Amino acid sequence: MVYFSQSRPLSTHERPDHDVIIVGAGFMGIYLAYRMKTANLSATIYEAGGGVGGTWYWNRYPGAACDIESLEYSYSFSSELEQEWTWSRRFPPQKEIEDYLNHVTDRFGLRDMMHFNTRIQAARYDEREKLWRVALSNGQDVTARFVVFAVGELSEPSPVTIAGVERFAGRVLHTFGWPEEEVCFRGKRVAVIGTGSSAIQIIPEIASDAESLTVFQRTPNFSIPVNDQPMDPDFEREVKDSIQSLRRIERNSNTGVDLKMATLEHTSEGATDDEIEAEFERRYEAGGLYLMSSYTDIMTNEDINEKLAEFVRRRIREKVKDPELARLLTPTGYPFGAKRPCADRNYFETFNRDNVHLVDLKSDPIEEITPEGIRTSKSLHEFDIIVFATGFDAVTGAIGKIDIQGRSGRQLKDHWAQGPRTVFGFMSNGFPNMFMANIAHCPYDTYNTIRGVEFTGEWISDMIEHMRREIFVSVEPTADAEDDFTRLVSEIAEGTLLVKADSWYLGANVPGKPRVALSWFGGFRSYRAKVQDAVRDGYSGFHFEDA
Ligand code: NA7
Repeated sequence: MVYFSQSRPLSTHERPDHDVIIVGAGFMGIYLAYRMKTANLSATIYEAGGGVGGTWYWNRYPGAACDIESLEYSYSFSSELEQEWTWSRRFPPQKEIEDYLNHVTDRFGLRDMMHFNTRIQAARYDEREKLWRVALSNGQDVTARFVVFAVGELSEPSPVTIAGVERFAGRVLHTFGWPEEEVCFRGKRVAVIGTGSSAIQIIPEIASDAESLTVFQRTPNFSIPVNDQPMDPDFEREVKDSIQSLRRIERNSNTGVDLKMATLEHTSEGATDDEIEAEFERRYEAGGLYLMSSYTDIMTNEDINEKLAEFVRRRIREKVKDPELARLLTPTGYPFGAKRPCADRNYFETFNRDNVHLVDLKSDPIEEITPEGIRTSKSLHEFDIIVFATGFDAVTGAIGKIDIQGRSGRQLKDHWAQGPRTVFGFMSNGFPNMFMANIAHCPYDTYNTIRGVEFTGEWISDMIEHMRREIFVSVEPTADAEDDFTRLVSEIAEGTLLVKADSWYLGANVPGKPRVALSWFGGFRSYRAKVQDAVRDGYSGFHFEDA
């Protein structure tokens, strides 16, 4: 049913093909589809990939897995789904998340709404008809009252800046867009460029197979062992029996995780060194990223941050046998957490293997890629396969590739030329009826994304319901509200240690990109409070137009 075009007051407007076009079929797009279907709105999803999954479709490299626990990295909107789905491991591998999302899609009858292998090339707001005209990669044009971009914040690889890649005679792969068929590393000389989360996951996998593996490291990263295990069915049962209380805690915490270890609610002030050490030890042993939910001042207080950084450095030194290699692999010079920390399965131990080598790019930078391999300032390294694990043009990259034109010919890429400008990350001034779902300015880099997906999905669908009730034809945030929120996002980031590293959080990993906070770093609770206050105030900061 195309509700918005059928309601009488809108009858003078052109009837759109759909109420809502959703772009992207990852966790976010799937949940939006579910909400729209439940609300009896006509929605259609376009997805560039060949199936559902988003991040979990494109990043299918060996070792790809989530570092939030399976029982928390899953939807909470259906208790039947929560009860019936079982996870094989404590931390979900990529394949299992992809299977889960396919299951959700079919269980809730959402597949008919989806079109795969279809990109959105352009989207233009028609001010007269109050609808979006969307051009698809298959040559079709479609219209909708609303468009929701759920294209992800890590779905456009960062541009390759190393000269000569096209001349390499062997195989070039990127961890993003990894081939569906198995890649054989046996007997091969392999290079991995990068040491972020993706590299840290793939390196141990390649090392156990390849003849040799050479890792090209520009900046060493903090990483904590994930301590993954097969799921204990008794534990899973126990958690499911009281899942509602777990979900309540997740929704009310700043991290959105609580399964193994509660998020502390206080700063480190007054804690003795022994107490701090014991707290870190407990969280490190729990595995994964629970260290991030220790004291609330970890990302604002240099002293406690340095204690944590040193705690993790000590563990790295204990694991790597060669002291010089340990020194090179140990992160220094930036705060713990200022680049997203990683969770690994034997990453540092992998460098104790005879077939694994490290090239420290700080002292021996890459000059070019040649037909044979990679030439650094000191030597030529020959390879059969080069794997780029060089990260993403994060947050603004994927949406920035779409030609989006709002009111009065305003282009999103111009409007965001100095960084994203939004209210709550949901909407931008000049782009009526266009929603952005978990792209810029949201708190989900430091919060369980799936709880974030649900929060965002509810806000967008509630907003559309509100407009349907009140018979509004368009909504957009005011310029003042956008200025205020955008400024606040920057001010909050400035008050944290996050600004002390060149990370993708700030766009600093992509040459020429403006260095600004791309996300909300004030924690989920303060973000939620702001969003909810505005709703209670009758959507203050948003301007509605009557039909
Ligand atoms: P990341 O975390 O951005 O890591 C990319 C890595 O690649 C990082 O070590 C970079 O070093 C390195 N890099 C990037 N460009 C180059 C060049 N030109 N030469 C050498 N090394 C380079 O991306 P991931 O895919 O690992 O993870 C992204 C997110 O996915 C992660 O944060 C989780 O949220 C999940 P740098 O640190 O910039 O010096």
